[in-house]
Amino acid sequence: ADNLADFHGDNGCDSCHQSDKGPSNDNLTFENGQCVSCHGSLTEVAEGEREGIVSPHKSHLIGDIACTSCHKGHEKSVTYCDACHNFGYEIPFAGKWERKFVPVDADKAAQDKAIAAGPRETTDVVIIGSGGAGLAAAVSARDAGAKVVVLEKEPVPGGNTKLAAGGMNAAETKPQAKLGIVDKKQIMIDDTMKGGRNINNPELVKVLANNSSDSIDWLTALGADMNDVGRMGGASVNRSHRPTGGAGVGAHVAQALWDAAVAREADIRLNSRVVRILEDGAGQVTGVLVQGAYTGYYVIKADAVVVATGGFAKNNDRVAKYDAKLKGFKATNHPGATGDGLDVATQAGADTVDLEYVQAHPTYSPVGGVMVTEAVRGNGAILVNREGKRFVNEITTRDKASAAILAQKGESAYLLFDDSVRKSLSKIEGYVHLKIVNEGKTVKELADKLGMPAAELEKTIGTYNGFVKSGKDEQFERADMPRELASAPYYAIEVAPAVHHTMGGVKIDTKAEVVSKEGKLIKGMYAAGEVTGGVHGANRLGGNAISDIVTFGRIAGAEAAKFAKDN
Ligand code: FAD
Ligand code: MEZ
Repeated sequence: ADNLADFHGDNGCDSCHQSDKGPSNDNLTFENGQCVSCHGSLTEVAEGEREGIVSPHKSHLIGDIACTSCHKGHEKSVTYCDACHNFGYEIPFAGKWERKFVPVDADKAAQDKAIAAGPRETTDVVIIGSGGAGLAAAVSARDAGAKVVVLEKEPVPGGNTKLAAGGMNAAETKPQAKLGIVDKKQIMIDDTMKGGRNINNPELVKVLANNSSDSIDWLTALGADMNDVGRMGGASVNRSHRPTGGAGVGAHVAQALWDAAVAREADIRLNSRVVRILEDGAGQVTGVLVQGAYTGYYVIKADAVVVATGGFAKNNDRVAKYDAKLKGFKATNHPGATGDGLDVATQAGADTVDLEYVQAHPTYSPVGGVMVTEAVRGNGAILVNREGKRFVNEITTRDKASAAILAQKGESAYLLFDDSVRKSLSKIEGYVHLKIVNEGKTVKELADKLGMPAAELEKTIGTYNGFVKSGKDEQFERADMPRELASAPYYAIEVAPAVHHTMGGVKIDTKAEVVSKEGKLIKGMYAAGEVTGGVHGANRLGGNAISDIVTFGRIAGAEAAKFAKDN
């Protein structure tokens, strides 16, 4: 046997499939149930694994991950984790992870035939994408009484949202008040505009900031814990909310939204790529054409469509078209961040803004294939170069921090922190687990490990600790220095910039309605999250994307449901 189907072949096709008509649906619900009935649930499989390995069955992915996300029946199996990391897992009948971008209109003849065949089903609202924006829209549309179908092209839900780490920005919140943090929505507006080099759409920024504390309350009511508050680059106040203890915000928020959408019986379909948004020729959407990975092309008729397909940072050809400097760069994103949602929206008439602005995140670990959250710097880490010297205000905006790192020898730097920073942020344990953290009992031991001049590094840390004491960074004017780096052991992670966020996208108004190239609203088409442009201007501030997707996702879902009811 050279694949799982052949291997199980002696038991007959019905050991995996419900009938001889082929796969049960695009989620492979029946087939995955069969895997579980023999091999146990994901949790049971994880329990049987060796201690000390990074378990592929116990991950940051949300929902109940389908076995078939990695273990394929009739083709080579793949390790989905290899899209970002490289753990070298040995799985039965494995092939190599690879992904080629296939344009949405690749198979036009078959697509036209499916459209000519007419709709297979009807719903009120179709949501494209199961990241935070899509799931928030699903929850709010269901709460407004709409029948909802969520379509996700990947085998796992959650998009980039499940990877988000450092926090969600919000001003004038209850967690801030509890911690005695004084903030104003207007300061969040000012910070966001300044960070975005003032080209943001100010009306969208007002919606972002003015609804941000409501969005924290809304998530809290759905069961999320947003009680830890730290600082991200470009913010003048601590306003980045995350779970108590400093766990990653994205997996937590995505799980809360997923649970809420499932509890509200939203119909969520994985392996289901939307390749066309259908419209009536008079400026109103009529539904979508779906490419089911197992069931083929089919049409869903819908009154309203919410485009929540995320950005395109993982599509380096598209990134390089807008910013040639980023050609060949790694990306921090999940594999589905290719931008085909942009293609379906623009083919249906949507206008775009600010596509040329693509952001690199300064601290990506090339060894681990993982972004190291800005919260590590926010909680006190510094950046040093190979000479053991600081070279930038660590909590400046990302564009400036990334440029400064690329100007250092080796085009990378070390993120350096002590045990008190480690203890302040549980997310760091994940990096230790991934074995990307160098450790020294003393600064000298760490410097020796890194091949860095120890005396210089000791001097750098001593000088920095002096700035923390005096409250003034005389070298780089870092405004917030929450703690001295004085508790052994000391740690360092090698970091370099990687493509992280695409600021531009579909043009929307304050109700998340999509604007056409002619400047009119496209009736029934809404968009939210990273697929849109205008909120973040030329440069997004850390923590503002989760705020964006929850707020505009909620608005898009509610508005789409209202439109469906009225039409
Ligand atoms: P996504 O969450 O990416 O979801 C879009 C979904 O749509 C994906 O699942 C995708 O597969 C699907 N899709 C795409 N095209 C189609 C199609 N044609 N048909 C069907 N489905 C489709 N921001 C913060 O504010 N704070 C943070 O701490 C933070 N940390 C981050 C850490 C990392 C590593 C990364 C990568 C990003 C981080 N961000 C953070 C940014 C933030 O996570 C994203 O901008 C945000 O989650 C995007 O949400 P979204 O719902 O718009 O898109
Ligand atoms: O907003 C982000 O992208 C963010 C805060 C990322 C991170 O460093 O955690």
